[in-house]
Amino acid sequence: MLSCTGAAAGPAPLIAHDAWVRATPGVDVAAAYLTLHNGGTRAVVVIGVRSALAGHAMIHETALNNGQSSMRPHARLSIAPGQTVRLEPGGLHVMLSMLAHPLAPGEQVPLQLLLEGGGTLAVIAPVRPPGAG
Ligand SMILES: [Cu+2]
Repeated sequence: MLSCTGAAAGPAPLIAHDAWVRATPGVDVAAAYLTLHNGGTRAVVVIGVRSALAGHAMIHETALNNGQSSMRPHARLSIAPGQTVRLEPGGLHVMLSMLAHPLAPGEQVPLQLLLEGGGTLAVIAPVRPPGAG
């Protein structure tokens, strides 16, 4: 069972829930989604993402401009104490590119969030079918 670990000193008390990746058959890019909760007393800043299955990974933000959906890099994701941030379809997401192979439903994608100050958070994101959302 997941629980928040409170205000202990040491590693950033960031918790990830509900991670998943949308399958994108036949292409080498995919988007990963998850919910991040900061259970600590200090802000936590995610400064990057890595995945063993992707040559490149970064946080993107989807924005609507004049009715057109576009994505742009979101370099730093700051999460205030007690705050929950959702990376979900239509908003923030982890963009995985240069995938080692197309992702099939049921596969487990390892993600590593890089935190300001040198910490990391490992997350496993299962792949859901293309229509999931
Ligand atoms: Cu993107």
